[in-house]
Formats: sequence, C-alpha cells, structure tokens
Amino acid sequence: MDQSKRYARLDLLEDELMKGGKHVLAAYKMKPKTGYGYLESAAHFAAESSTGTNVEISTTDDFTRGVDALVYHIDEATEDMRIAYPIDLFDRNMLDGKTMLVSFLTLAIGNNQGMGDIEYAKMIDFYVPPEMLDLYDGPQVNIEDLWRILGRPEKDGGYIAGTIIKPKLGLRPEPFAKAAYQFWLGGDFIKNDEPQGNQVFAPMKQVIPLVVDAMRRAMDETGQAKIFSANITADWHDEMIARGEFILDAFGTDADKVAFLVDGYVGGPGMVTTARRYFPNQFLHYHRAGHGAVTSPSAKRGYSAYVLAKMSRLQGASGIHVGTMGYGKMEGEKDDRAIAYIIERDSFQGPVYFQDWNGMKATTPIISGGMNALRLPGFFENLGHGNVINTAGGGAYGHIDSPAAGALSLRQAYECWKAGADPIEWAKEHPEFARAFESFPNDADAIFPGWRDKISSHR
Ligand code: CAP
Ligand code: MG
Repeated sequence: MDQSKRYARLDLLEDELMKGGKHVLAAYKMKPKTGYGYLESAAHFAAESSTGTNVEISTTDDFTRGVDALVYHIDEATEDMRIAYPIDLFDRNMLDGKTMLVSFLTLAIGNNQGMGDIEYAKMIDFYVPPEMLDLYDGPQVNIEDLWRILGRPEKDGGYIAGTIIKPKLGLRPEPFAKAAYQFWLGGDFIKNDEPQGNQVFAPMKQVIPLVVDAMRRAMDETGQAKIFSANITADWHDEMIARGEFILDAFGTDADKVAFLVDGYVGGPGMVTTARRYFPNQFLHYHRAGHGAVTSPSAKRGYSAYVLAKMSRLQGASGIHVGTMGYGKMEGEKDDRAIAYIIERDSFQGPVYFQDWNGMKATTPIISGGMNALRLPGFFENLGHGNVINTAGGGAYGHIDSPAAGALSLRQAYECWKAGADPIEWAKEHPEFARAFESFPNDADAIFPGWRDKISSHR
C-alpha cells in the first residue's frame, strides 16, 4: 500500500523544521528491496516508525495523524532519506516527565530495521531540538572533574594517561593489584577491561580492597592523585548498585577517584541510565564493546559510531570510547574526528545536522584500542588537541622495561606533540619514549622508518 500521501511531505523545509523545534530529525542511508518504489518504501518506513502499519486502520483519528513521522527529504541516487519525528512520539517517564533514549531507539531504529520491503537503512545523523534536549539527563561529571582531582586546571587540563588491566582475564587478585600499582607509578587512570567483573578466580570482594591499597601506595609514592574506572556492568539493576556501593565503600575517602565503567552498547540505555542516576557523582565511563556489529562502515543497518556517541551524551555518559581514528588497532579513519567533536563541543556541524547542545555538558572522548606512545603524536596531530583520556593496555603492559615506563612513555609522547618536537629527537632526551621504539618495533618501522640508526647512534 502506498502511504506516501500521508507519511511524506517533501515540501517541508529542514530549516523550518529545526526552527519550529517540535521535531527530532533523523537522516538515514536507505535502500528499498528490488521492486519497491523509493518514496513508497520511505513512507512505509516512517509509518512503521511512528503511528502506522502496512494497512489503513479504522482506529486512526485526526489527532493520530498530527503525530505522524514524515519523510521530508529523499534522494534515491545517494540513498539519503530524512524523517521528522514529532517530539510527542517519544515516551516520557512517569516519575519525572523526562524522556528516555530507549524510546528514541525503539521508534527511530526499531522495527524499521527488519522490514520486508527495505533492503537496509542505517542512521547516520540525528538532530534534537532544545525543548527535547532539556528532557535528557546529559552528563553531570566529565574530564573537568578528573582534571580537578588530578590537581590540574579545569580548562585545557590536558592528556590523561591511562591503561586497561591486561591480560583481559586470568589475573588472580594479587597480580591484578600489582599490575595496577605498577602502572600508577607513571600514569593517571586505570580501567577494568570490559569483561573483568566478579569471576570466581578474582572475586570483587578480594580484588577491590587490594586495588584501593595499590592506589594509596602509588599516590604516596608519586605525590599525585590516581583514578580507577571500575566495571559495574551487570544484567540486573540491583547487582549494578550492589557492585557500585561496595566499590565506593571500599575506596572510602578516595571514592571521588572512582569512575564506573558500563558496557553501554551490550547493556543498553537502561544500564547507562541506572549508573547515571544512581551514582550521579561518579564519572560514567561508557565502554562500547559490540558496537561494531551495527556501526562498522561495512554494516548497512543500525547506526554509525557518530550516532552512538551523540546518543551517549544525551544519556549522560561522562566519557565514551570514540575509537582511534585509524591510529590504533580498531576500525577507523582520520575523519572519525567528528565522533569526538560532537560530544566535546558546545555545537557541531555533523554529517547532516548542525547541533547546538544548548549548554548540555560535554562528554569526554576516550581514546583506546591498540594505542602506544609511538602512535600518539600522529593521533593528536589529527585530532588537533590532547584533552582526552587515553587507555593503552598493550601500549603500557607491552613496554619492555615496566608498566610504569610504559605509562611515562605515553605522557612523553603527549609532551612531544605538544612541544611540536620531532619524535626521533624527543626520544634522544626521553628514555621511556625511546624504549617504546624497542618495545613496538613493527610500529616503529612503519611510523618512523630508519629510527634504529638515528636513536641508537645517540645512546
Ligand atoms: C583496548 C581494549 C578496549 C578497546 C575497545 C580492548 O586494549 O581494552 O576494550 O579499546 O575499543 O579490550 O581491546 P589495548 P574502542 O589498549 O590493549 O588495545 O575503544 O574502539 O571502543
Ligand atoms: Mg577492553
């Protein structure tokens, strides 16, 4: 059934829709199945994503038609389809009238992902009007709070050198805490690797008190504050809270140095909001394991990593992984900078929409995945700044001298970029950075060909 007379309004102007402020706009790359017309399929898509189904139904009234989602732009050649969703479509909390991200997903990337007449559709951008922005929690804590705790300025406080306890699984409590202590002698921030929780060989009740002790010893020794991002991901709300409360209790007077890591893609918006609302004062660390299933450029359905990051700011993530823009081991490219810019800036022109955040706090980009000191200078150059949290697991624990040397090499890499120095020259004055070349020789060969002669000749 062709529903384009009801669900398409190609005369609507995007500018006017944005000015009107009563619609959430979403842009997709959509292709219908062979034999289906583009506009007809787009209209069916909008119907399924709002008030309709595949047939005319007798219970529809004039009010219903007033909240139809409307296709307002199509370009079959580029597969571009844009839809305006009236803000009243989105579910509001009974408790406080706020809106919920899960409702955005249910409508805008819900049933429409499995329709018989759609080959594929992927959301590449969306726009939220000011009235709707106010209905999301947004972040309460971000990198500025970590800078304050670390004794740095709250603006432009610079690079936070972090790691992930490696190996990913298989450390008993004592070796785990030892690994943490060793890194903290040189670095700032440690996160649980995402699968680490309450395994039988490393029960949280044993591990966490040892980590507290490791942090305190490292703080005494270095005279610097340290931060630990603890994984509280769990299927059950009560389990997350039990973990969070246990951890805060164990850290006691150092509870301000605890972030909570939530695996927000596999766990979903409910898990993120549980952490955001139950522990509003802790840095909420959004890890996104599994996101590649829908965000990969090779995936034709779902949504992009840009959309994922933008949604995380609405939910109130303090920080989210944004990839490494082609400098690390995970999929990515230089232009992925936009994924960082949309969450950290007051406003940003995305692939389709200009979003003004209307004062919503920033979410901090977390740079992770195959990073080490040698890859960082190029990364910072591409991003244009170093106000990020970087977690390098292999890049710290793979340093041939020690995890502390690995941590120092990361910081030295940042300082090298900041000084605008040549990394080879920098290595001559910074031994931990220099030893990163020996530690990661394949990277060194690829990024700094001929380094062996230049660095070793000055030893
Ligand atoms: C990195 C990591 C992170 C990835 C996630 C890992 O370890 O701990 O989970 O960064 O990807 O398990 O692979 P290494 P992303 O530093 O040893 O590579 O940040 O892109 O979401
Ligand atoms: Mg990991």
